[in-house]
Amino acid sequence: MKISSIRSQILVLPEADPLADTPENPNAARPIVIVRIGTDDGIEGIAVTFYGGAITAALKRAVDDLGALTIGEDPHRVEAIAAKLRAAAGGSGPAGMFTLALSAIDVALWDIRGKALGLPLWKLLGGARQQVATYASGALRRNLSLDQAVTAAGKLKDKGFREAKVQLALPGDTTPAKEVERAVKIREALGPDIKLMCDINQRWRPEQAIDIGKRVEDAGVGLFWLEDVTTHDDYAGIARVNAALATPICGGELVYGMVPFRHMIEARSVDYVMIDLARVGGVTPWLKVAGMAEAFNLPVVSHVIPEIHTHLVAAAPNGLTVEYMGWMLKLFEGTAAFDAKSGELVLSDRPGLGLDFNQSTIELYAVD
Ligand code: SMN
Ligand code: MG
Repeated sequence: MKISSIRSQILVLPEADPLADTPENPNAARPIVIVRIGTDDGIEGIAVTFYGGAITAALKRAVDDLGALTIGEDPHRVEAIAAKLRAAAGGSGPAGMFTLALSAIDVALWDIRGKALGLPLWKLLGGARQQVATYASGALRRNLSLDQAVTAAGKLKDKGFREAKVQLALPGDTTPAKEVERAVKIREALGPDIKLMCDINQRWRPEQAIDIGKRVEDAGVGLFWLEDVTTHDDYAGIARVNAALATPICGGELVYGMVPFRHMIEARSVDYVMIDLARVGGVTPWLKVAGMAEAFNLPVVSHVIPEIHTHLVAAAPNGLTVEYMGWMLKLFEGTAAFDAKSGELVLSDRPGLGLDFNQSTIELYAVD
């Protein structure tokens, strides 16, 4: 089997909140690149990459130019292809756009491999479980009013979510008391049994994270984790926060490639390692980072794109929970079903990613 074609397209998807239907900004949109890699025996692998923002056209071009170099290669040889592309890109990796583009190619190759072998990816990659815990994300954002956020939290609970994420580090004229109040009110709306994650998105200084984190602890909120408490690559600063708080610390969504995860983990900065498929460079390095985390007795969790990540968290023995972020739900058909009884995502037995692009979504949001 040989790779015979690659096609990509830019879509600008609305950044909706399908989970609680309370978007922070109803006009928010996110450009993405979708990719299809074909083989000479008629198998097609699909993938998506993003974080290009205003330079998404350049990201598409990087995907196309790297993709052209895969034509004629054996799609099973993902490491050989990655080495070829890395060499061809002249040292522009391991960070940035090269890695985002490589990720799309790697994901599509794994989709092809699963389809060729007749195995769903979650099973092909290790198959630790067929259903996996998940948390509602993107619904309880910091720019919502407190009332809006509390109402949205109630909707998530009614939908059967057992885990949800809120954002703190509020905009404008915030105080530690306002931060704690929001955490307390969201906890009350969810009740005591739902796991509550909290994302700071790098907005606090380490000493602020320690101060407000302790106050949230003292208020009895019981956070499951506190995420990206300060600048994502200040591993020593994050470790200081981690040592000072009882609350577990999560981080990693902004980390590119594999090696920085080593430094993050060695610094003992996080209790949960969050791995982003696009920034790590695809399925192949995602699994390697998960293995490295396992050796340090750390669980791994995913960042956005649950449609693909569910396979990876389910495959890994130390996979803990999938971030259920709704932006791309209309882009894909075949996403793992949310089971409101267990609050878990249940994977299918369809081969590869088990996903198809929804053609009408593509037609609606394509910009080229
Ligand atoms: C997040 C960051 C960037 C894009 C989307 C979502 C957020 C998360 O930090 O953890 O979901
Ligand atoms: Mg985050």
